[in-house]
Amino acid sequence: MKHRLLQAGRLLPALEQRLATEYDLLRLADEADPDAFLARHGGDFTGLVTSAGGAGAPTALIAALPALRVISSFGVGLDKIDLAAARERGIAVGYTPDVLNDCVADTAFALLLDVARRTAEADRFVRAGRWAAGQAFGLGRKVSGARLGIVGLGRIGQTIARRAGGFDMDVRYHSRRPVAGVPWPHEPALRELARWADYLVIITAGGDETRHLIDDSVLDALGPRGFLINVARGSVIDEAALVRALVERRIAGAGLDVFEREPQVPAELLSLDNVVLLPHIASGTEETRQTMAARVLDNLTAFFTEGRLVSAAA
Ligand code: NAP
Ligand code: 8YV
Repeated sequence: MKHRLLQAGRLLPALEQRLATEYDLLRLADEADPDAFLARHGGDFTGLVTSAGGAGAPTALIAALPALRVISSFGVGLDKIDLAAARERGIAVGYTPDVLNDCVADTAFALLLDVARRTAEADRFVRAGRWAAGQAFGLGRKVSGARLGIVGLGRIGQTIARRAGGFDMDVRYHSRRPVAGVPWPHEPALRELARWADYLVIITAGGDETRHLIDDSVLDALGPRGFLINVARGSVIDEAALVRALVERRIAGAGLDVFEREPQVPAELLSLDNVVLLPHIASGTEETRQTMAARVLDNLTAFFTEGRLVSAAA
């Protein structure tokens, strides 16, 4: 008999198809009244499949699934999963670390290069016929050889630091604990790192512990020549403070893949030329999303056949 699996939110179509073939799958998004459905049938499901940047596994959903034994999440962020509730109930939590490091690091550099060299803005300039009309486009800022501050030197942060070597950048990082065995200097004071950096890339975990880590004081330390890049979570930055700093030109610019209230982006940012905005696509390549989907399936298979996960969230 197939295991009964609940799907929260939408997933890659190919992954949804595989899940529907291998499991007795129910998509909660297809239900007209999800709460009423869960009240009647929540006890039927032993597995939950979800995504890190999408539905997650909030407290209420876990509570509505009394027979739940395993959660398999598409992505690495754990901020939308109530890990404490899962731990208390002995529910295994699988996720997809490492396989997306390259693409998220690449996106951090895409944003950094774009906002520094003004490529998206220059593209808009050409399309608007302004080059053809004889106007001159202004100068950007140099990336090669510049100072890169990384906030969070985990799996992705270290991949970003290695990429920076290719640009001859001077790299330093901030995290709560220094990372052993890496060549880059640890800066224990976040504000000092911001003061030093030309580019400050945010790639910490999300959640309560990092909420509004980047506030007015960090933005002021970064200053009018400094750029901010965020590929972590919108919650890590005080977005209202960031909007003010950008509007008042107290920082030079920002490249943002994530926002506090996705998919809503602060209206003030839409008209600013010194900001590059992406719709949470840092891991979004065919190759990486396929590998993430395979890990979601492998975690479920390993759990249901051997009682273990390939990648277990601590
Ligand atoms: P990871 O290996 O767990 O690294 C997380 C880093 O954050 C660690 O260096 C950790 O160091 C640091 N950190 C945690 N709390 C901190 C704090 N309060 N102050 C300073 N540093 C702190 O995770 P990862 O795989 O690199 O992924 C990082 C995050 O990227 C994920 O959690 C996810 O939210 C985000 N992400 C976003 C996308 C996207 O599409 N934009 C894609 C993938 C991942 P310490 O514990 O020593 O402080
Ligand atoms: C995905 C992410 O875009 O891994 C994460 O934490 O935020 C991203 O890789 C997301 O999981 C898909 O919703």
